[in-house]
Amino acid sequence: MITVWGEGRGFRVIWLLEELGLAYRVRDVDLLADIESDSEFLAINPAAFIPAIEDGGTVMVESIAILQYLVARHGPTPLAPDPGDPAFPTYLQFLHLGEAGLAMPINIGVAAHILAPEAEKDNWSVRWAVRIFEQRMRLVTRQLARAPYMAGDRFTAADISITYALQFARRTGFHSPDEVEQAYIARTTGREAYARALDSCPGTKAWAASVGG
Ligand SMILES: N[C@@H](CCC(=O)N[C@@H](CS)C(=O)NCC(=O)O)C(=O)O
Repeated sequence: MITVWGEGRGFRVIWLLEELGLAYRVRDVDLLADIESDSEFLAINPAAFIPAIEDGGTVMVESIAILQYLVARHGPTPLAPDPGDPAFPTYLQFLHLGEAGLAMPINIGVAAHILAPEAEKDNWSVRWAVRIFEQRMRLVTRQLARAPYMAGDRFTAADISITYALQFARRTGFHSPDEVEQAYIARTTGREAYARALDSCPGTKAWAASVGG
């Protein structure tokens, strides 16, 4: 039984676990509470961010690395093209772009909006981070003009990565998806595994409902 520590980007992991049909449990981690007193979690991830997983004796952090681990360890699966597949480079690129190029810059804006003193909320770094996000999105826009999914004609783990980033940016008010992006999100989130993942993540489900999806 795989344990997923924390929702947030843990949603990516849970969605993939649902797609793969693997058994898991979610251990809630409350980032807004006193995380330094959650000694059980700190023993898993002393750096105190989510998500983390435990799979047998394996403990891992970094949501994209966890996705790569799960498809490699518990695959093969059509959710991850083989290295010999022509779709593999594009798959890998968008798998990582979803975090490194899109979700991570949004963290800067979210942290400032939630935590920074009033006078520092709208600052150069936040504007820079949002600009980075929008520039990187040009790659997603170009891909969606070519194909329905990030790796081509079929849904893969790269779509889990990118969809999460788009929803994160939209729900936090940093990005308004255009019609093409909205249609893409509808395609990826129309999957049964997505609905099951949302049912496993009450915090994410409530957040999504509060901001209209
Ligand atoms: N690159 C990391 C980012 C992890 C991350 O930023 N997690 C957020 C919640 S989704 C978090 O724990 N924020 C609190 C912190 O970083 O202290 C990943 O993809 O797992």
